[in-house]
Amino acid sequence: MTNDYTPRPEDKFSFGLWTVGWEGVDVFGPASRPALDPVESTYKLAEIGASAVTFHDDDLVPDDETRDHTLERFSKALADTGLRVEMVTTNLFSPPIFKEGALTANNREVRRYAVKKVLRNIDLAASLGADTFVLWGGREGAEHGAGKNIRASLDRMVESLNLFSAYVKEQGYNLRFALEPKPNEPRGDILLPTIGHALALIAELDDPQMVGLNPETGHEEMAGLNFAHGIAQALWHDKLFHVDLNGQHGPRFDQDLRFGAGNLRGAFWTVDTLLGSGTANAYDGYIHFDYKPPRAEAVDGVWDSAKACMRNYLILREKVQAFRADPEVTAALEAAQVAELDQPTLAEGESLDDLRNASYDVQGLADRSIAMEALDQLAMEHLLGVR
Ligand SMILES: [Mn+2]
Repeated sequence: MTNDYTPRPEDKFSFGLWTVGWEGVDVFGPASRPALDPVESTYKLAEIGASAVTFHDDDLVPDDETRDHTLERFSKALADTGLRVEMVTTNLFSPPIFKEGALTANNREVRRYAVKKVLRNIDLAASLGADTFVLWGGREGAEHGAGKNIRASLDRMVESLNLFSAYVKEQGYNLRFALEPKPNEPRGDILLPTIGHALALIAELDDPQMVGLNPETGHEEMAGLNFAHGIAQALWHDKLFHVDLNGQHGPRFDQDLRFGAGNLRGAFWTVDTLLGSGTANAYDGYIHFDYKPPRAEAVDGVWDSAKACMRNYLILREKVQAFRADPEVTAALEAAQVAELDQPTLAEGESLDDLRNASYDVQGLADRSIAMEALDQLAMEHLLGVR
């Protein structure tokens, strides 16, 4: 154990300015904390060990009067700290004009305004050197059955993504899009509710290689899904363009806890998956935290929770690496036949008749040990710190 969990630039930790900047406004009450200046937050995030920041247009440049001045101050903060902007996203959910959707609103004027807002923000993202542009469609959804034509919504989502991709290519920007699935909240039901739904839509685009995913821990777990499995499939499709790590206690409202809180075992397997699950198929992008410091905390708690996101990641990374390096784990993986799954079911040169005509010890196979409890217990003991 190193006991040194100091974030380093090569850890590529990144925070949304809206995360630490959340004032605690929720459905039941107004702000419980003062507004933080996003430029000051950039300095503070650098101080605690982040290497990049991200933002929605409205987090940083909410109005045209202060836009140039803010961008000037923000650029100076980036230069002073060495932080970069790795991702930019557009707020298509807070302004009341988007109350019934943005890119998939029934109202065509709203959709055209939403596209215009995204295009302007793509230009800003490119000018700041971001290479990922996230699209979270929080208001793209419905509470009513007949009120929203889902097929037409998907057509309009595809149309928008095709327009954005074509614009980025035409401008020569080095930018890829990442869709962020979420099952519900704020809408009763949101379009593209899970990683799987979003992956299926991407396959229908004009330029599918320009669009990938930005899955969020809590969003998948709200749907009762296994986040590690979801990002493993995204990696398998070469679609894990970005990731939003946080914590969640099962299917309930979007808790946005700090990373490691909530489903701790899920966090262990999430880190393992990002590191490649013992293979070379690791995620190499930014470790981005999209969480909310609990409303009950004051400003000191904001920074405590931001530091804890990185610290928990580093602790879990160490635990995962120790698990994968443990000779008993190697033996347990062997006993559980984990590597045998890499072998094709039909060997090269074999025909279906080869497996039809083979004989099988059906009872012996039914009775075999799968040895997975023993393997999982080793992981548990690494996580609990007794190995
Ligand atoms: Mn969330």
